Amino acid sequence: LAEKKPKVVFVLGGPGSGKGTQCAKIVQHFGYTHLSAGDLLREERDSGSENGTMIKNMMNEGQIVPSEVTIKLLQKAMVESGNDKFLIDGFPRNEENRAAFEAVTKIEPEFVLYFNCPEEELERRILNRNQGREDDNIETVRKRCKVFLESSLPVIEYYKAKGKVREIDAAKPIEEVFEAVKVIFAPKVE
Ligand code: UP5
Ligand code: MG
Repeated sequence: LAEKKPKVVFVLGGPGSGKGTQCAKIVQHFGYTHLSAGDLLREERDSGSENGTMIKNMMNEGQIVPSEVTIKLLQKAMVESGNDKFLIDGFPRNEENRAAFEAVTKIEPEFVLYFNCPEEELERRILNRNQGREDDNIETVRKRCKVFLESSLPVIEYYKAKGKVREIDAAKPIEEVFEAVKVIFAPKVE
């Protein structure tokens, strides 16, 4: 995988900040493959694998699944896609995820797309989503937000220090957020 030098963009932001929504639009316009770490973990949880119960319990508490599990799923999906451009949505969520992904894959992200959105809006969106996700209840949403602030924001700070963060105001309507996203992905005219 590393020899193919795939292009990776990490897409980060709190629960409900619009990562999945915007990734779907980026795929349509810019030819990336969208890999949601959360979707891959939910699929693994439901597949009857030996890690299923552990994944279920951790997700229901808003905790971060050990990186070896998530990285294996991401690597497999990258190889199977046949593509060389990826949006990795919702990963890395903590310093351990970040360091392990880099060590195992030798891949450095091109940049990090960060959807910044206030917590009240995140809660409102998650509680309105209504798609049967077990972790979409007020108690777990609060835990997910806390884990985001404590564990995931430091990862964003790490990449900020490297000049790699592209921050977007994600509290705006979906189409306005995408206008800002497009500017970042559009080929630069010299
Ligand atoms: N919506 C979207 N954009 C909007 C806008 N601009 N204005 C108004 N509404 C908007 O959007 C959420 C809802 O808001 C939707 O109804 C949408 O229509 C609306 P969505 O695009 O789904 O937001 P997203 O950021 O993808 O929210 P999601 O809930 O998926 O984020 P999380 O980060 O919480 O969830 P994820 O699936 O990534 O992770 C779930 C759990 O898996 C984690 O808590 C953790 O336990 C585990 N996990 C790991 O352990 N490791 C990983 O690497 C990844 C996940
Ligand atoms: Mg999502």
